[in-house]
Amino acid sequence: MQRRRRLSAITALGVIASLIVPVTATAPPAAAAPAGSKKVIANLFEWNWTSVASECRTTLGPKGYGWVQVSPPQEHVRGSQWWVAYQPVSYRIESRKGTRAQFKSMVDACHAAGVKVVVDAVVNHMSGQDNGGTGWAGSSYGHYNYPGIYQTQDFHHCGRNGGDDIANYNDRWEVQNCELVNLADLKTESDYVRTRIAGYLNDLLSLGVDGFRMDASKHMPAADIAAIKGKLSRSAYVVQEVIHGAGEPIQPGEYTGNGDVHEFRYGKDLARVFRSEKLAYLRNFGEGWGHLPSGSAAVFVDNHDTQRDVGGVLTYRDRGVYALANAFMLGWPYGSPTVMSSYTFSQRDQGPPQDGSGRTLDATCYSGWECEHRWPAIANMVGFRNATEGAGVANWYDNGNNHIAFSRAGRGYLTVNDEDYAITGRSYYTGLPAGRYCDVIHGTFGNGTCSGPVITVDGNGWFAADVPAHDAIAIHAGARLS
Ligand code: LM2
Ligand code: CA
Repeated sequence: MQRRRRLSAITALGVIASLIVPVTATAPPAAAAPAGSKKVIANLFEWNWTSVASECRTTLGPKGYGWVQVSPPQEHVRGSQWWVAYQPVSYRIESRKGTRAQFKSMVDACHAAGVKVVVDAVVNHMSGQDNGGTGWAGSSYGHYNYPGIYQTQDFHHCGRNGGDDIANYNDRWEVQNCELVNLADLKTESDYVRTRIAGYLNDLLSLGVDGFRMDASKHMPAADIAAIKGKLSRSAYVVQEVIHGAGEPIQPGEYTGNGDVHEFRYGKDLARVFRSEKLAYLRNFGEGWGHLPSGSAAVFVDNHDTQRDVGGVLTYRDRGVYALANAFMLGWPYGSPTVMSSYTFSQRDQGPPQDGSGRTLDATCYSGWECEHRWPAIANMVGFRNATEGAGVANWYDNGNNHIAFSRAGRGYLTVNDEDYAITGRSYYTGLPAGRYCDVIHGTFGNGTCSGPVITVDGNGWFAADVPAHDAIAIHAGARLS
C-alpha cells in the first residue's frame, strides 16, 4: 500500500499526481452531516448557469459542499474579458453566463441537490466606460446614465485626482466616494440608490438565492451595506469583500456587524508559510495571527483576484502544494472556507472559454477548466470538514519544520508532510475510536468501501503509516469502514 502510494505520489516534476488526478464524483456523500452543518462554498468562477446546475447535481451535492458561489448574474458591458461582469449596465438577470430562466433552473437544481447559492453582487458601482454603449442584453447606457435605473445625480463625483479615481487608500472618504478604476460610483448613502440596489437583491431572493458576496465592500461604508441589508425581503447570508491593507483607515473588522468578511491575510500568510517558512508555524493559524474572529472570517487559498496577482498566493498552478494548502484549510477549524474553481488562463484579462458571440461555453473539467473543487484531496476534505464541524484541535504535533499533524477531537485526523523527504516508521496518536478509516487524501469513501489506502487506528487511538514527501493523510468519522 505504501509503495503503491509513493509511486503514484511523486513524478519527475515533483508534482503530486495522486493529489490532483481527476475524480468523477459518483459516490454518495462521504459523511452524513447534520442539517445546516455543510458550510463549505465552491466558487465556480465564471461558470455558466447550466454547468453550475449540473455540477450541483453530480459533484457539489454528493461531495458535501453546502454552497456554490456564482459570478455576477446581472447585465454587463460587452467584451471578452472576465471582468466585464464587474461593470453592471442594468439589473436584468441576463449575462454571458445565461438567461434569467437558466439562472432560476440553476438555483432550483442546486437546492434539489442540497446546495445553497451565493451570488456575487456588484452594487458599489456601474460601468467604467467613458463613452457608454450597449450592454450584453441590449440596454443602452452612458457612464452616468442607466435609463430607468440611475441618472447622473445618483453617482459620486469626488473631484479628486483629475478623473475622480481613488488614489489614496489612506483616506477613508476618498476610498468610498471616488471611483475604483473609473467605475461610476453609486451614492450608496442615498435612499433611492439603496432601494434600487435592494430591489435587485430582492429580485435574486425571489429566484431563491440564499446569500450575497458583496463586491467592493471596502468602497461602501459599513452603514450603507447595513441599510441595504435592512431593505431585504428576507434574511440572507452576507459575505463582504474588504481587502485588508496594513495601516489603512478602513479595516475588515468594521464590517462584521453585517455578516462575514473575507480574510485576505489568510491566503497570503498560508502561501508564505508553504513557500518559504515552516508549516510548524500554523499551530495557531487564524486569530493567533491577528486575523478576524473565526466566526466572522470567510477564508480561501486564492480567489479570482488574488490568483491574478503577481507573486502572490498559491493557485492551481502550484498543483500538489495547492492541494495540500486546501486540505489544510478544510481540516483546520478557522473561518468559513471557500474552494476556488478556475478556468485556465495565461493572461490576466483573458475571459473564460466562450463562443464567437461571447457566450460562456459549458465548463469541461480538466480541459480549459481546472475544476480544483473536484481534485480528490480537496473534494474529499469537504467530507472531513463536515464530519469534524464543531470539534476542536487536539494532539497537535510538528517536527519543528514542515511536518505537522493534528486531530479534530474525536472526529478526524490530518497529517501534512511538506518536507522534501518521506516520513517513515512513525506512529500517530489520534485519540479516535479504534477502526479502519479511509485515507481520504488518496481514496474516496462510498458504499462502505475505500478506493485508496485504509488506515487502522488501534484500541489506544494510534495508527502507523508512512507519509511521502509533499503529501498528507486524512481520516475522519464519516469515512470509516469498520
Ligand atoms: C472587486 N472587488 O472589490 C472585484 O473582485 C474585482 O475583480 C473588480 O475588478 C473590482 N472589484 C470592481 O468590481 C475587476 C478587474 C478590473 C476591471 C474591473 C471592472 O480586476 O481590472 O477594470 O473589474 O471591469 C477594468 C480595466 C480597468 C478599467 C475598468 C473600467 O482593467 O483598467 O479602468 O475596467 O473600464 C479604467
Ligand atoms: Ca463607493
